[in-house]
Amino acid sequence: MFESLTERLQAVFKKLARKGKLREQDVDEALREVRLALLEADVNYQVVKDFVGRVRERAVGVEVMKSLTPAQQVVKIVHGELTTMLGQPGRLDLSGPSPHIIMLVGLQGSGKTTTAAKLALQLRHEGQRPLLVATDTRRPAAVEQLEVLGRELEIPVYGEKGGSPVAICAQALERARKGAYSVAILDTQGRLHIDQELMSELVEMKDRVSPDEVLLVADAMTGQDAVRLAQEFHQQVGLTGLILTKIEGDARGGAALSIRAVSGVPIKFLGTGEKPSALEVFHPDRLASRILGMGDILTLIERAEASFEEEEARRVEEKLRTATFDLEDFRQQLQQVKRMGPLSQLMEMIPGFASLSRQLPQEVTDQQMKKIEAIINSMTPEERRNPRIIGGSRKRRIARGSGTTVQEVNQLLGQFRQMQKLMKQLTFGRVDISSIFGT
Ligand SMILES: Nc1nc2c(ncn2[C@@H]2O[C@H](COP(=O)(O)OP(=O)(O)O)[C@@H](O)[C@H]2O)c(=O)[nH]1
Ligand SMILES: [Mg+2]
Repeated sequence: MFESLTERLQAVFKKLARKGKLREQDVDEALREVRLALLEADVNYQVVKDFVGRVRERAVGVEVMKSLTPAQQVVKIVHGELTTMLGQPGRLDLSGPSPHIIMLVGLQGSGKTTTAAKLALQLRHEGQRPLLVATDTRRPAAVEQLEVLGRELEIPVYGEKGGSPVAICAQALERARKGAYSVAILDTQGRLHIDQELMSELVEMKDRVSPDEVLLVADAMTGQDAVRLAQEFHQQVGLTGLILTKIEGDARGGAALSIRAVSGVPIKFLGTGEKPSALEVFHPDRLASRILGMGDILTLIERAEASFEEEEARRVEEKLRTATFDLEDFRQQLQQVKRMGPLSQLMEMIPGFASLSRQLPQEVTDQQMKKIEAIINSMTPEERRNPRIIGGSRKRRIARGSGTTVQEVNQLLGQFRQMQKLMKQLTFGRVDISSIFGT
């Protein structure tokens, strides 16, 4: 996610950190590079301009704080302004009477049907009783697709092959009321491009069912096209929120960073993969941390909770929070961690590991995972609890035993030390930015 942007920004801040005391021209130079990085990430021009202006205003002549170096303060300001630019945390407004209605709209292929299922799954976790509604009668395959997903997740689907979508919505709502469903998720039809017929149909549907939420599902990989789409849909249909899909494959981040500022519509969820569990509630501050390569422990914990047994999750969370997560825990978690999603995605969320995950394509990462496992397996339990006791000759033995090199053993130990250090700082609520940028 946003690899190329993160890389560019990290390079800027690293350079800045080397300067120590900052003059105005140092800040300006850094901001010129930040500006370029954002433009290259396909962020809307005006959004970049406003952003850089606000950062500059706050960064120049900033009060010198004892706890942070000037460069760290600039990073902090950038983090704050990124967070502001990204908007508010994504919350669904389901305060109206039950059944609540969520209408998903968007172009064909953007991920509406998949997202409808993901959303239903997430809402069920929160104690809701969701009903999925297929309204795309033009394409029978579309109804089937939702039915298949519903069966897999054991979530009921209402769909008719044929008939007017608006009439089907009305019937589905009747069914939702009778069946005591608490929320109906309407998967609507899409077209390859915006056209008037689609828009009028969506408006008619909206008028008829008065949904609590009208969410545009947009493909993040389409960059500024997604932004224009959001403007268009908001003007014509009226949106309450956005769901950006395929964000995990988006190296640049242009849509995510500009869409809310340009369209005025808040992002509520991010789609991070094809699996039904790959939907994250949108948290601007966490995304800002990830963009700056600072990791995202909270999302990691939430993913752990979603995929682990509850008790196990509490244990891991406690360990992460108290920074006592050691190599033995790490080893025990490897199996379960695999269930949480692709390793490269998880590593992005661990402070200090982000740059490593970017260097490696996914297959390599999974190979790397096997290597890491082999290295840890070759250690004694005591060494796993306290890796500091591993000396030169033991490193050679471990490397031989795991079919790796001493260098690889050293690399793992080094990264683990860095992670523990960062976890400790996070636990004390104070992140030392210089350690993240390796200065
Ligand atoms: N990688 C990735 N693929 C996604 C995501 N959301 C949807 N997709 C894929 O995008 C394709 C189109 O999705 P679909 O739900 O059928 O789109 P619709 O036409 O808008 O209903 C499918 O292959 C999905 O698996 C996502 O967040 N990440
Ligand atoms: Mg569909």
